[in-house]
Amino acid sequence: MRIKESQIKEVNTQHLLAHENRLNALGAVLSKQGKDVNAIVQKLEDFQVAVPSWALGAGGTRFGRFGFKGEPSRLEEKIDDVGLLHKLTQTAGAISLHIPWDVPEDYVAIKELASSHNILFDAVNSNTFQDQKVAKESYKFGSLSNTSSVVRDQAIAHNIEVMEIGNKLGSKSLTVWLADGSNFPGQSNFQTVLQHTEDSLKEIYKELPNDWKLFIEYKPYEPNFYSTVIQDWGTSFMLANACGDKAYSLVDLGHHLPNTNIEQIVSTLMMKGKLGGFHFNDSKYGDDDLTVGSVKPYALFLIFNALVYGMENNPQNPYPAWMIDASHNIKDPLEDLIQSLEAIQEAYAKALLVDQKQLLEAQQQHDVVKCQEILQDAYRTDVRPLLEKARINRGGALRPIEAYRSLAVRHQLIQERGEDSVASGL
Ligand SMILES: [Mn+2]
Repeated sequence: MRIKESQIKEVNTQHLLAHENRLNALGAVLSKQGKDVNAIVQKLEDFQVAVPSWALGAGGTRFGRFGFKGEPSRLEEKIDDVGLLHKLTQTAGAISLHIPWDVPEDYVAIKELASSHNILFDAVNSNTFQDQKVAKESYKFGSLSNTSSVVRDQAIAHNIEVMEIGNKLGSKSLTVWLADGSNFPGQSNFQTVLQHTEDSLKEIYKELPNDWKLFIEYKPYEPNFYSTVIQDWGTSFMLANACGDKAYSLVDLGHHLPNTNIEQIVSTLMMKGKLGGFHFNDSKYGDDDLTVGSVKPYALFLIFNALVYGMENNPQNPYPAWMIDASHNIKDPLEDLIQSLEAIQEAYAKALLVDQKQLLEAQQQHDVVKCQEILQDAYRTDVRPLLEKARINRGGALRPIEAYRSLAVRHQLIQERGEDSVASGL
């Protein structure tokens, strides 16, 4: 199904007056503070987040999976789903594919379909965390880090193939996340597996097209529970430096131990020009893959504050690639993603309200109370009218969740795809 612009306009009409009143009230307050409201709205309009193909169906846990009706079972349907999200939110202008789950059969048709939805192809993701039926070698004891060169070569060749597929679609980056590690002390030699990983990544890097970036993701545990080869940002940073200028670290919010100061990691990486990509989600305990902003919205704001500072002050760091990396167990995946996109935009808008000049002055005067007041003043501002304005300007829905429900999108998807369709790859 496709949502027509006229349908969005129609559902927007009933809320338009209330929106304008709220926007005018907020605009007056912000203008008095010397803020350029139009410039903030423009930044929100420009901020686009990629949706990964694997977030469009029910993810499940190791205990079970409760499917969601009308899931996209083919790549074309996944692109259609991101198209629906983008139409409503005007924030999801890219899709991130996972190989081998999303190998296109007809590249021309797939590219045409994506462009008909105004969607770009973001980073492509390789998969060496599970064995494919056709694979000769097993990744049970590691892929790029494996003690066997035959296994490592297979994993390197897979990553090169993923880049070739991405290149045909117009992607400009490869994300490598390794499940490699060990479950028990003594199982592997830390130095050997790290050296193998570095050597393997360098082999992949050699084949990276000139205008591409390599993103190296890190994670402290899971699926291995004693050690992971790329456990933290420091290891990722070290490996990126070993590869070269086009290799970067990728921060996934869920890939940290509880209470890690992620905003500080973001600041350090951007200062060194090495923050390449960012994966949004939220968590209470570990890599819980929950809706962005649902558990720790203030932490998300503080991270965005560091990101905004970095984007404004660190020309040595490229503009980061943004992606949602989440899984949906009980919510409609599309509704969950709409909520995540809203939370991302909200945190970004609040961070844009932070008066960096005042904050710097307060820091220099060691006025700790003032520093906190500046941050929390921005955080406590209800910025939703700015988000609404940005969406309306681009032809999106004033209230995306409400529009999604009133247009009965899921109902129509079930009609088209059936009740038992299952998202491929999950
Ligand atoms: Mn991730």
